[in-house]
This record gives sequence, C-alpha cells and structure tokens, in this order.
Amino acid sequence: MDADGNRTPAPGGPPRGPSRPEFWRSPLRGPWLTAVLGTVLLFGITVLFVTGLLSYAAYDPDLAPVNDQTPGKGWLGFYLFAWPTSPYWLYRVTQGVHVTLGVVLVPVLLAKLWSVIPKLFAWPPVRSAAQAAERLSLLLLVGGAGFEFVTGILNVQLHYIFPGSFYTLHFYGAWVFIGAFTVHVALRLGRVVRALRAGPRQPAPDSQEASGLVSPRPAEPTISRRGALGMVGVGSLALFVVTAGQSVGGVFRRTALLAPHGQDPGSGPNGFQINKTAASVGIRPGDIGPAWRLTVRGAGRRSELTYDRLLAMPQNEALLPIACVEGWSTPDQPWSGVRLIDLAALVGLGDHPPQVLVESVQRGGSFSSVVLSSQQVRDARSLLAVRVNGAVLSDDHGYPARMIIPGAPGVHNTKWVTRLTFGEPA
Ligand SMILES: Nc1nc2c(c(=O)[nH]1)N[C@H]1C(S)=C(S)[C@@H](COP(=O)(O)O)O[C@H]1N2
Ligand SMILES: [Mo]
Repeated sequence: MDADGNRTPAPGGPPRGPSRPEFWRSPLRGPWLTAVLGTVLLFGITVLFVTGLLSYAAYDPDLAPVNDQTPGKGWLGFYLFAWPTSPYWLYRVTQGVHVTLGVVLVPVLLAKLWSVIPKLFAWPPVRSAAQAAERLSLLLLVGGAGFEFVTGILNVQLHYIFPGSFYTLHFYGAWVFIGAFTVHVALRLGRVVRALRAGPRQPAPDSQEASGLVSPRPAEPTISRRGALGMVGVGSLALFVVTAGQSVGGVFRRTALLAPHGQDPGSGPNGFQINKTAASVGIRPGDIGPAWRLTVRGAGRRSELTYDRLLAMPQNEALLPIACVEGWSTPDQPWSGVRLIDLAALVGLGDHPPQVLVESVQRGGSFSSVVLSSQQVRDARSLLAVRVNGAVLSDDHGYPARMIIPGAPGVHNTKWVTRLTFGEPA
C-alpha cells in the first residue's frame, strides 16, 4: 500500500488512475443498484422501441415516397402495416408515450451509466477476443443510447434542426442501438436476476457477484442505495411533471415547462399549438386569397372549386386531436369541413374511394404533400376542414382548408391544401 492506501500495483497491473479499482470510491456502486436501474431501462427502452416503430408505421411510408422520411430502409420495414384510423387517438397515445417516456428515462439512463463507469476503464482493456467483442457491443450500446436520446430530445426541443434527416438518423440509430441492447440483455440477464434476488447488501469487492462494480476502498456513505434510487425517481418524476402536459394539451400544456415555447398561439378558437406558421414556410397572401382554388382529380376527371363552392358542399363535423411527432398534442376539437369521401365523389369515386395525394400551396418542405391511404379517405371523420372550434381556420392553422385525419400523426394533417389527386399515381 502507498501513503493514500492504494494497493501497490502488481507489475503489469493497471496504471495509476481510473483503471485501478480503488480509484472509484462511491459506496453506492454495486450489482444491486446497477440491476435495478437496468431493469427499469429494460422495460422503458422496450416501450420506446415499440412506440418508435409504431411512429414510423404511422407515416405509412410504403404508400408513397413523399410519406417516407427514411429512404432505403429495406427489410427494416418488415413489420409495417396500414395505419388505422381507429381509435382516433391512437397516435396521440403512442407518440405521447414515446416522447414523455424518453424524457423521463434520462435520469435513469445517466444513473445507470454512472453506476457502471469503472468498467469503462477496466484493465487490461482487452483480455480475449470474446471480451473485445463484448466491449465493442458496449460501445454501440452506450453510443447508440446517447445518440437516440440526444437526437430525440433535440428534435422535440428545437423543431427539426436536422432538416429532413432527423427521421433517418433516429430510425437507423434505433436499429443499431436495439441490436446492441438485445446482445447486452442476453449477456447480463442472469447476472441481473441474481443481483435482484440477493438484494441491496454489497458483496465482497473481488467476488464474482460484485462484477467489478463494488469499490474496494469505499468512502463514507452520504446517502443509502435506496435513497440514491429515490433521487433518480424524483428526477424522473419532476421531468414527467414538466413534460407530460404537452401530450395532454389544452390547459395542461401550461405545466409543460420543458416543452418548446418559441411561439405563442394566442387565444380563442384558433389558439392552439402551431407546427409551422404560414409565414415561416413562405405562404404568401395571394396563395390563400380569393384566387385560391381546390383542384380535385381522379379517374381521368377533374373538378375545380372556389372557397365558396367548397363551403356550399355538405359540411360535417369530427371531434379530433392533432398529435405531432414532437410529442405535443391538442385535446379533441370540433373540426368541420367536407368529407374526403364527398370530395372523391366529385370525380365519380365516391363508392370505394382510393388513396389520395394531398398537396399544399406551400412550395417545398417535406410536409407540403402526403399520400393518405384508402382507409383514411373512407373514414367519414376524415375531413378537408375549413373550421375549428366554430371559427374559420386561421392562416397559421391552414386557411382556407386543411386535412384532419383520425388516428394519424400531425404531419398527415396537411395545411393550405390546394390539390387532391385520387388513385394510384399515373
Ligand atoms: N403544408 C404544411 N402542412 C402541415 C405542416 C407543414 O409544415 N406544412 N406541418 C404538419 C405538422 S408536422 C403538424 S403536427 C400539423 C400541426 O398543425 P397545426 O400547426 O395547425 O397545429 O400540421 C401539419 N401540416
Ligand atoms: Mo408534427
């Protein structure tokens, strides 16, 4: 031992610093703490993965290239299915859970990484080929987790700082991460179960059960292991309290202190969250003024409607939310306008209307057009809406007319619609 109580390293042993077990002094680190945090993440990340896959399916990427923000997915899209319109709150729930849970798990993830950090410096760095492969998988695991959490949170907070490519990054990142995660769970599950069974009592530092996590030279504890877990829980709860309100919407949005607050949607019938304002995507007054027309095409026919003719068609009401990929949503609101079925009937496709390409007056931008499936078109709640909460749409909410589709992600509710083309592309 030297003057600090460090054991004198054996020749060829770890160099001074973090590679020596005695460098790490927290009395909290140990297999039980790591196992508890790991178990929470096992369930949490599984839910994040499933809701993330659902979010991709919700975009109906196979319907048309304009729907897919992640080109070249190949067989990674094996699970895709036509996104249903019922229940009408489906995406609001899956994406609210995805974003809220992602935020809430941040303290757990950080605590988990903290609990195993001595292993990062384990000496010798490479002991065998198998161990080298395992360490490489840990690199993908930790890197993948960091990447997914960082890209997800930046997207939620900053409204797409990665133009168009967030989806691609987050989607491929998720597959890399989940691969490494699956390997990690398979390798560690036995250890986790044993540690949970053994309980919070610390095993001897160099015992096998300690897994190299227990400090051989622990400092005086300032908090118990249960207390530390409690702190993590309080951190997660606090994040939940200041995040979840955005997914509930309405008055609860005010509690979402962490949600982006860049824009004030104002009050009144149109006073709800705005994804992109008319000005921010270059909508000019002339685009949505008296010269605006709605063109409906399909089955070789074509019909052009003025705003007044659109208003003269049968108006229907649907009580629907808007639910954005960013995790925010509005409560159910009364929208009114013309059913897509009735618009398909204008070109003689009223009986079994096919899919429709929806185009906005907006020039460019990945949300200016979308293809909606035939089941979305056929749902009587799917509207080309002209009113919300009893008032004419504001410019920012898509005046003169916008889509509103049950169960779908917000991005499918195209604003400033000017053209509908029913049927497969020619
Ligand atoms: N033309 C156009 N429509 C659009 C968008 C857009 O950027 N351009 N954003 C979409 C997204 S991502 C969402 S969440 C909803 C939000 O509608 P709101 O801004 O009226 O709340 O509009 C959708 N419709
Ligand atoms: Mo959105």
